Amino acid sequence: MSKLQTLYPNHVKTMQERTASVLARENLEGLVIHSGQEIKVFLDDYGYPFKVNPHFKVWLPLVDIPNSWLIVNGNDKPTLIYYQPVDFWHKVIPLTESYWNEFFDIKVLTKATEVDKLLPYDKAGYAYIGAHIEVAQALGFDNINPEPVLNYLHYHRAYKTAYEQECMRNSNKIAVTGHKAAKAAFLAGKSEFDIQQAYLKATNHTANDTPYGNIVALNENTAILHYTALELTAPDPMRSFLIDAGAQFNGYASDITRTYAFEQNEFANMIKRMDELMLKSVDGLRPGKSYVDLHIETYRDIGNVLNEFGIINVDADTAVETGIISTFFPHGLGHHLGLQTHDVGGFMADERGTHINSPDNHPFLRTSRVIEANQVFTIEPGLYFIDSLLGDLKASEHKDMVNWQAVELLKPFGGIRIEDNIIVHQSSNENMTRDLALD
Ligand SMILES: [Mn+2]
Repeated sequence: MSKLQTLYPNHVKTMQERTASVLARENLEGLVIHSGQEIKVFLDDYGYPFKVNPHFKVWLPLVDIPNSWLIVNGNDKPTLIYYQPVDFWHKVIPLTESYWNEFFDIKVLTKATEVDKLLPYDKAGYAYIGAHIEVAQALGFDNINPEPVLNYLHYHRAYKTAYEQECMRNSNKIAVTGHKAAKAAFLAGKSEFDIQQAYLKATNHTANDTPYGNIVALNENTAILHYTALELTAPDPMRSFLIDAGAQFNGYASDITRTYAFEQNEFANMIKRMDELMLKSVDGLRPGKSYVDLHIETYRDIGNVLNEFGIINVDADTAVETGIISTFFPHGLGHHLGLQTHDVGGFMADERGTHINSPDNHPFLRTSRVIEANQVFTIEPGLYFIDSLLGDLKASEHKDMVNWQAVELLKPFGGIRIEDNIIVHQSSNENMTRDLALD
């Protein structure tokens, strides 16, 4: 029996328990979860790539089946309405025999418009969970994506079951294969476009399969935080390479970033130093601690790096007080990871969804929640030379705290970000990315 097969029954049990408890609390009979349907391009006859509803794929590893439905009530065997049309235009994905089949009462739907025959006749006690409000209304649902239900499910989704953790290890494994191929392509002098192709080929992913648009950037482009253009020709000279790219396994994302220098130089030393800093942050993940505090500790550590490399001429305390570190590290330390790359529930204090604000001077944090066992996070500190932010600092009262000559020398290298994926256990952290020997 495969490891996933062994772990899956308990995953379903957990999903059933969560469902039963939210239904009891909200006085509902069940949830009707829509996998989604094709969204057409404006005035055109083809659609955008299909992205499944995360509330659907949390139950079972089906990520590419539109027009399918789950009916769950937390007690009975869930019903899966599986869409299998007669269609000679498109590939119809057959229902394959797999470890998860026996946990569902499976009904085949051949015409998407006839789903109502298979849904509960009286919709009053049921909530629709999905993206297609008009479809839900046409089917007679009044209760559509009720916020208390979503809050409950999103809060609890931060605790990954053993099955989900195993999916995420697999997802890391695929991405690491891609990262190794990408690094080799960079060292061989390839263009951004060619490096991206090397990554996709190694991971057996198309650009639509990756959980987010890969960031594959050379030289100055590495300072553009969400750079997704791909230059067709390699720059001359090659100086630096930043790749932020993930994979998916059974619908679970990995999200990994590496930065490389083309030659041994000061920028290479800075990457090494940021790597140490990053691993120190990973050690700081502890049940009971706030992710905000870990962000603030790392923020201060980046002040130390800036000082050590002569980029600023004040100590870390002054750099924290004046906020000049934000010029070089303008984003959050990381986020929850799971069915979505930036997984839900990061700002929730409890299952009712009470919001925990992030501090005013750290507005780009993606989680403010207390860290607990079985949660999965990214840790991704960065240090960049971003023209517009440097311009603002140069025009500010703190301009003399910066050694602008050092900045000019490093600017052509762009920036550094290093990102691993970590499972927090009760008394240890599991760095899924490093366990796969990606340095
Ligand atoms: Mn990330």
